[in-house]
Amino acid sequence: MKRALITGITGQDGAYLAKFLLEKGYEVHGIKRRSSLFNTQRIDSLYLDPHATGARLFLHYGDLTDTANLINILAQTRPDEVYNLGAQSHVKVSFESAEYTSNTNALGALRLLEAIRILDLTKVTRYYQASTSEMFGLVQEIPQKESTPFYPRSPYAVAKLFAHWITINYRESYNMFACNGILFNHESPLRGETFVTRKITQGVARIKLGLQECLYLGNLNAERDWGFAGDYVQAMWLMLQQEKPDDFVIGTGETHSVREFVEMAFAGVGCHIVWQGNGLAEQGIDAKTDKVVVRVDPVYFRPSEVDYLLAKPLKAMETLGWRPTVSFSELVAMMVSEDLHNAEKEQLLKFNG
Ligand code: NDP
Ligand code: GDR
Repeated sequence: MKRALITGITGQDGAYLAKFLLEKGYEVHGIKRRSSLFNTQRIDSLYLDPHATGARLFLHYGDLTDTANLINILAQTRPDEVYNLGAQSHVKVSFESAEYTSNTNALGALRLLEAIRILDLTKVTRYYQASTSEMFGLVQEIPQKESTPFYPRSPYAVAKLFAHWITINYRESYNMFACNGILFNHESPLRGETFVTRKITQGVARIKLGLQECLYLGNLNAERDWGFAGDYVQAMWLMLQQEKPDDFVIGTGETHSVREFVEMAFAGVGCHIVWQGNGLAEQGIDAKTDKVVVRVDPVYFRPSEVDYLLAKPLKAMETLGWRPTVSFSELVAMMVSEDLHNAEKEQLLKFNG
């Protein structure tokens, strides 16, 4: 039975990847952070009591900022595959918490690679690093592929660029099987609620059910290549099954603005948005009721923004045989539908006690 270790198992991708690997027959170990409230909701449905027969998912307390802890977990588990998905993953928050973001996202990757080397696991353990399209940052080339120059625009992206290059450096220096997946934005009903897609679909559902009046957003003109997280974890796994380690861009090859996402999500609940004003004064109005349902709030602007991302995932398609299976409109519909479900439950609790 193959054994995998996932950092960030309690996050969106960690949950999809854990499910995927369990279905493939893996024994899955995950690192979770200690917190004062439970933070395992996304993987609770996968978890069996470790004493139960057939349990194959095991959780270890840990943190990417804690070297000894990482060495201990790697020594105990001796995994065939490590997926480093743990990160302070919010770009806007990285401007406010730059040092912590760098420690976790940059040095966290180095700590894991060093632990693999120190424990003499370089021939045993394959390593996946969660690199990101944010590293492309300020547009240098359209579309963006593996050879496109990087120009990171946030502490988050700068830290991820360190992790990206240290992964390549350990591959070249120690002959490690280490890969970078340069993943473009990927979303799902499990997406964190402060990322723009989930914030929109949650807002749309709550406005529709009378639980919220208005959705406050930042830059409506940013364009992203949005795919479905379930498809992207398959690409992570495929990278570690190849004969040679390499880096791959993963995305859909289609880009849409935040504004388009808003329009499509509202259309999903029968609401047509008309835009009025511009810049800070821009508003989205429900054409039927004339109510303002979207407002721009500069608090969500970033000190420096990534305006445009569009993937060219040709190498992944040709080498890994990977393809995205969920279109933009299907993704929006999936997320709106799930959030309508959640809002109905919230409504029931609120109005019926
Ligand atoms: P999430 O924010 O949903 O999950 C991040 C995970 O990292 C959570 O499990 C979180 O734990 C954990 N974590 C945070 N800080 C630490 C720390 N100091 N030590 C250990 N674990 C920590 O992110 P996603 O699932 O969306 O993304 C997974 C990875 O892929 C991240 O590295 C992200 O930067 C990267 N990425 C994501 C993309 C996307 O579009 N989703 C695109 C490209 C890259 P807790 O639950 O306790 O907060
Ligand atoms: P991103 O995702 O920064 O691309 O990073 P996010 O959803 O946060 O922002 C996308 C774009 O939407 C604009 N925006 C807003 N963003 C948020 N969060 N909240 C708002 O209210 C809002 N209004 C407009 C942003 O300015 C931005 O342009 C995600 C994360 O998952 C990273 O970890 C990952 O590496 C990249 O995707 C690829």
